[in-house]
Amino acid sequence: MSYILYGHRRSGSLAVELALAEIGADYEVRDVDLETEAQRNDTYAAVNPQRKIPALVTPAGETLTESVAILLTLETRHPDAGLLPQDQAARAQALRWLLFVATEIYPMVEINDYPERFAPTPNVAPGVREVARATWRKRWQIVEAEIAGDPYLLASGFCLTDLYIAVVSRWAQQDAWRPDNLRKVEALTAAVSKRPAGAPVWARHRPDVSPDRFE
Ligand SMILES: N[C@@H](CCC(=O)N[C@@H](CS)C(=O)NCC(=O)O)C(=O)O
Repeated sequence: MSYILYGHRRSGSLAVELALAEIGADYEVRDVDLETEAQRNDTYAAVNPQRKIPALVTPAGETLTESVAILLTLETRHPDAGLLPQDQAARAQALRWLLFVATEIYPMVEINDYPERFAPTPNVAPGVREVARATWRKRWQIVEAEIAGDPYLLASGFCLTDLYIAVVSRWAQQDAWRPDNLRKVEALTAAVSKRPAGAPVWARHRPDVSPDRFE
């Protein structure tokens, strides 16, 4: 039995798929096409009642949702993959910034992508989106200032928070803003995109963000 990952290219499922690749686990991807709103259908709601991706079904048949819960479960179950540092102080910082991106930044993407869900009237939706984008930029600058390693978040080296930062930082139509403002995030993403285990996965999801673009 292998893992079953419900996801879509460029989405949060990329972080999970990169972690599965780092682990060397067998997995099958089931596409949930966000462009056709396949996440909203009742078949998928039986997998994740929140109607969002990613979702992961483990070889034992358990259904996991919430990207951070999935990543931390994979780390616990595959301790030899080195997804988090052994050192407790470094581990605490990895968790700190993983949760910051998951709770303070990732939610902005729903407001950016679907502003009408948050706008009391349709005419204010564009303004709601702009506020989400401004908040997004401000919060990413906090992450940028905290990147202590080179190229990764932690001075001790790679951890799963790097996968998360690389994937989430590509969103919200900030391609023009990022390079000058998030130099460390860009270098981290370049390094993640070239990791031997994950490079083919990255290339499949993000041919638009090829490693060459960072050279
Ligand atoms: N808290 C969730 C957020 C998941 C999420 O927002 N996923 C996006 C794709 S990256 C999604 O499914 N959006 C579709 C929608 O909101 O309808 C997690 O961390 O897994």
